[in-house]
Amino acid sequence: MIIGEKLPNIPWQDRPAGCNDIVWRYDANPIIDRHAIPSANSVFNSAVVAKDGAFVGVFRSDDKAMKSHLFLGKSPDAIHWEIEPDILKLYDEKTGECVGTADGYDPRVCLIEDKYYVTWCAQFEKYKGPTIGVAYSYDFKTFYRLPNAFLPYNRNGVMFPRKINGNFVMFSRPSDNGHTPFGDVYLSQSPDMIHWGEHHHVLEPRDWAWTKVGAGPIPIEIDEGWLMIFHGVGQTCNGMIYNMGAAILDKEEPWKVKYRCYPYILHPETMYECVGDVPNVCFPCATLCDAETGRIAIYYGAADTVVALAFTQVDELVEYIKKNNCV
Ligand code: BMA
Repeated sequence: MIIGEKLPNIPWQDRPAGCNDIVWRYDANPIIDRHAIPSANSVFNSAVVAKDGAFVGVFRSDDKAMKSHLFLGKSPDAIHWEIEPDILKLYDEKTGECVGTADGYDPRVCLIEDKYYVTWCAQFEKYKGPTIGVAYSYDFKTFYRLPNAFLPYNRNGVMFPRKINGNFVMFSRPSDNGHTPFGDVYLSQSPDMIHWGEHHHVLEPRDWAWTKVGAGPIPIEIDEGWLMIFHGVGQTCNGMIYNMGAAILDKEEPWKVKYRCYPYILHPETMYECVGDVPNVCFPCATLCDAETGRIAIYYGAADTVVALAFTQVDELVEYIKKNNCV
């Protein structure tokens, strides 16, 4: 059971007849084309949330000089997206001055109390390598820059949707300055979104994800803990393969993994997942959830080129994780 809001207009398709998979794809994937805005080489690894009866999001687009930036977008149905052509600007919360554009990649968006937080991999020369950028907005129009959460090198900063024991909680994945042939998920806590500490190890690479693991969408609160969808990576003679995995974490001590699903839940196998700028990548960055029906829509980047959509049902997924538990 999902603990959260109803979302009657969640995008949805029933599992196709004859399909036994725990996660199934939207039949008109990809939902966002690589040239969705004029400057784009690609649009992928992006995050969406429900807002005021419609949907908004922060989108990663790499330009034709292969630089990554973040863009705002909106949609009436969470399938057809209108993405702004200009890079998202960030402001200083005290002076109101613009402090630059949101440069970097792999955004996540999380509503906590009255603020939408964006976390992303901010990779600039001035930071001396990738680390976790943080910004917030009250209205999804003006975004205020907060200090980077961690030291470099770090990627995949993903917030929990509420404070736990009085603290903000964020997953992250310490990494290197390149394509990182290792990586575990850790969790850190903060009283104020600025000072981060009380770190814990959460998830290690193993089985099909033997190279590295990283947090995906904002974890989903369910009656028995936190449902975590993550990306897990294996390496072959042809490069890395990014699959999706799932686990359930303890509600009060979310660094404790109660169940971890032994098989992957989605694997790159369609043309749009296997052919693109980086073949064989399914990289989940967001979900929409309906607490009433238990429907979950998963947004993922496919082949580092386009945005795709997949579906699952919370009770079935939880049962599947438990049945295939490998903790
Ligand atoms: C990771 C990140 C992701 C990307 C993935 C596969 O290191 O850069 O943005 O989807 O590699 O290329």
